[in-house]
Amino acid sequence: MTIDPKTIDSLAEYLESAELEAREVVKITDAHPQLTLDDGYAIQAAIRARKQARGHQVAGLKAGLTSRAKMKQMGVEVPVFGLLFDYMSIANGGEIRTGELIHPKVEAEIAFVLKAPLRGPGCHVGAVLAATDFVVPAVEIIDSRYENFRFDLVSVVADNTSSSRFVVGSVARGIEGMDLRTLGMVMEKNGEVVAMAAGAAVLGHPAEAIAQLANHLAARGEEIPAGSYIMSGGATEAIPVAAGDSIQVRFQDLGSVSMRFV
Ligand code: OOG
Ligand code: MG
Repeated sequence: MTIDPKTIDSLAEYLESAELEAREVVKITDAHPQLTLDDGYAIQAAIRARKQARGHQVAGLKAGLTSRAKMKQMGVEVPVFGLLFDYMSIANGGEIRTGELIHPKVEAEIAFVLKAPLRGPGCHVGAVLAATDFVVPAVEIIDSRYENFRFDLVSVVADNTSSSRFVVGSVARGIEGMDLRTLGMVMEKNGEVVAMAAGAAVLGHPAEAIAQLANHLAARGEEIPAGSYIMSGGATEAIPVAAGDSIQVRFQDLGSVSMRFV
């Protein structure tokens, strides 16, 4: 930690009010170039504390920047971990109000729900699969609070990894007999295919993203609790959306996830 608790709190307030007011801000490392990755996670934890103090609950966990397509698009080559809150959840087929967002983009993701806790260090794909209750298809709507959606590793971690909204599909399947590496995803925007990928785009196997999250938490003395909903990260690059757009992602074996931006 290179900064004092007061600075952590003021940067958490800076970023969280930008989120709540749908207002873009200058990235935090411009004024604080000495910030470390641990500082970034401390700011993210302070944002969680602010939301929980207002009665919000953590609805899930996420990994991001887990595919080459995403890393290349954002210029950050290290996976990041963030939090999903109750108010970010939108029903499948539902409407997303763009007036509440800055410059949203959508991502197709495979999400895991656990039946047993996962604790690192040394967590691996096999341990994740053994602890998985079922997988569900999901779309994440990310919305960096930073100008022009541009950031560095520390800044995006502090900004709760751009978490904004998420939509979960209604087909839940146990992983028995499924190969998540070859599971295909096709994203359509207004009826046109705009992106496609297979599960292996995420770290070779999407369960690897969950394993890395468990190992990340272990370094902080935490585990992923049983029952957790966890998103493994966008398999393709993220696609910008605006009011009037419809998104539908078809997942092989898992049905489809759709939403409209209004
Ligand atoms: C950071 C969040 C990335 C993903 O799935 O890769 C993410 C960003 O790109 O704004 O959620
Ligand atoms: Mg994502």
